[in-house]
Amino acid sequence: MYAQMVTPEKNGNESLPELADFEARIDAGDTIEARDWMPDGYRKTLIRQISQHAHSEIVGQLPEANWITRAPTLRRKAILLAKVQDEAGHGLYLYGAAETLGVSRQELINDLLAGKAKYSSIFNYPTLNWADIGAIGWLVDGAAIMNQIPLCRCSYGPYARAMIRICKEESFHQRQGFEIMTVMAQGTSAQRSMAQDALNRWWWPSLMMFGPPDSQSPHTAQSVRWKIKLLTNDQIRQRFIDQTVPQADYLGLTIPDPALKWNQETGHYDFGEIDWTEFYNVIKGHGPCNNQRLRARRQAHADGAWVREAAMAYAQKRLSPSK
Ligand code: BYC
Repeated sequence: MYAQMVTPEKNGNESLPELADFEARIDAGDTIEARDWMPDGYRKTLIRQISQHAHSEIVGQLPEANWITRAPTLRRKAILLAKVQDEAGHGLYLYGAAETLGVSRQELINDLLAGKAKYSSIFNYPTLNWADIGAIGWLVDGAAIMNQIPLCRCSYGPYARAMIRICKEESFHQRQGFEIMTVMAQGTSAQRSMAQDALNRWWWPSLMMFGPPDSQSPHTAQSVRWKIKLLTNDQIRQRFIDQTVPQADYLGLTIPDPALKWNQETGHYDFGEIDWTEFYNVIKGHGPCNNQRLRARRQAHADGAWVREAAMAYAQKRLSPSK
């Protein structure tokens, strides 16, 4: 039980007798369900993480949707359409999982549109050409899976279950990206240099997706104790690097990090310094596309108002058919 070392929060429910039972269940690897007692801090952390994750899926559609009309073939267009549609579905499962904790989807969306909620830093970078779609699938979806597979075993049941289906779909997304990169890397010299340029631009932002270093991460220690996170930011980042470097070698592309080197002693790749100033700038709203992304979401929400109104009117009519 001591393993969670819960710090009581002021005005929270963390000193109630139920806490001991909750901690014992977490330690035993039980799944916590929506109606179970849980500390306020646990609920708050889950709402924060799941809603940020949902927003990331929704905003994450934008950089790729940008290329649906310009996909090079009908087959590529159909695949990209399906992928972007999957991301919308992921957002909806995740908003659903967050709602089980007592928050409404509307509140969460309002926070996103008001610029108060975070979403993944990676979606504030532009997609300049078709190779970027390959790089996103390979690196961004690859990073997403690396982070999300452990979440399938996290302590909160509705989140863990949502992640199972999401991970299956992310795995298809990663493969489609790697396939685009394979075709381009084996193509003409112009295609190869587009693939290399995309890798150069997406590599470092992909490493930032895993969050700040553990030493600067305010939430990791507690989330690991609660088994909301099963691995730390640095552990997952290292796994991603170890898995991705051989894939870049296979493609014949060079990872843009002169310090990258296999370390025989640790059994991992050593890598160069990540520019955390850039990361914090992006999450504070000053990345290359933050304004553009929020503008697009606000516009989509406004354009969809008539659909929400029609759905509400229909629901009302079904509740009182005589009117
Ligand atoms: N971007 O203490 P930390 C996808 C924030 S969807 C922005 O380490 P935590 C995909 C963090 O929120 C990808 N903000 O926090 C979709 C916190 O801020 P607040 C999304 C970041 O929560 C479509 C502060 O920094 N995946 O892959 O313990 C197409 C301190 O950080 C970022 C998920 O959301 C970031 N990169 O750990 C293709 C997975 N990193 O709340 C692909 C679930 C950190 O204090 N989430 N921050 O204001 C997680 O696993 C964890 O929330 C994180 C961060 C590892 C991301």
